[in-house]
Amino acid sequence: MVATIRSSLRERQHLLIRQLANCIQRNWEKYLNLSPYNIPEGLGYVEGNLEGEKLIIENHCYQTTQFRKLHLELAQVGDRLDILHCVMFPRSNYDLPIFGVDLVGSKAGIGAAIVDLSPVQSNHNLPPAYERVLANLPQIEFAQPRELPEWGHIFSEFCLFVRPINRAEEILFLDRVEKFLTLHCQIAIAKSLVSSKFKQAQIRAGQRYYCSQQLRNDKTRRVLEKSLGRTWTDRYMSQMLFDCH
Ligand code: BLA
Repeated sequence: MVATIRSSLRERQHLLIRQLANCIQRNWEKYLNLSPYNIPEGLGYVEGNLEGEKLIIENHCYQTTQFRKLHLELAQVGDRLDILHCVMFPRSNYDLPIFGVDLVGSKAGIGAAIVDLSPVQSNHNLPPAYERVLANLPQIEFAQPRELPEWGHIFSEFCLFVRPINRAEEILFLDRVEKFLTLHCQIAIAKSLVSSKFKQAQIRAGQRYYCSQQLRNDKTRRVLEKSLGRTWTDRYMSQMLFDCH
């Protein structure tokens, strides 16, 4: 029964969201050795409708040798908003950036599409293996690039933030996300462990800073607060979306 509900949300979402969710899951299964992840009590599947509009959230989480948490979230607000959120948090003994994607769509189309491999090193650099590949990807032009908010300084120079204007641009975005994702998985599985405790503490601090800035996203907070209320939203954002260890 649960499985039916779960797959039906994805089926009802915007085509790009469905395609991206499938793409992410396919790549995780292909490259990584997925283990179950313990989702905090009551936060796996959430429904709320405080102000009349129904919010449905379904979470898919895993952990692997390299990642303490792989999180794919699909959400729907009434028949108004479709959302995909995905973050891959590396373990602190892996010197890897944070892969993140957010898609926000409405009847009018996808209004916000953002993907990044965000550095956690204090000098804000990506490891050289990433730089080499990302710097050589062909430049793609989108008709409506979007400006990052002030807290967006956490993102790398390769961050893509656009409003895709047609199906062709949606596919361009999807392809770019898959490039980021396959690169990330390939580097992650070949990466050696960080043994220095000092370096591990720096990685943890970098992840904490990334989360602290993401928690400043008032647009996410507002959508959740309307359906879940302030207390639930605080808990959901700090324990499920951007929990810091
Ligand atoms: C923007 N995120 C948004 C917007 C909404 C949400 C409604 C505004 C869309 C727009 O301006 O067109 C809502 N996003 C959500 C909700 C969830 C969600 C409710 O994930 C979860 C339940 N956000 C992330 C991640 C990134 C991210 C991982 O969760 C980036 C890797 C970025 N979202 C992000 C940015 C904006 C945004 C940069 C624009 C914020 C702004 O313009 O102020």
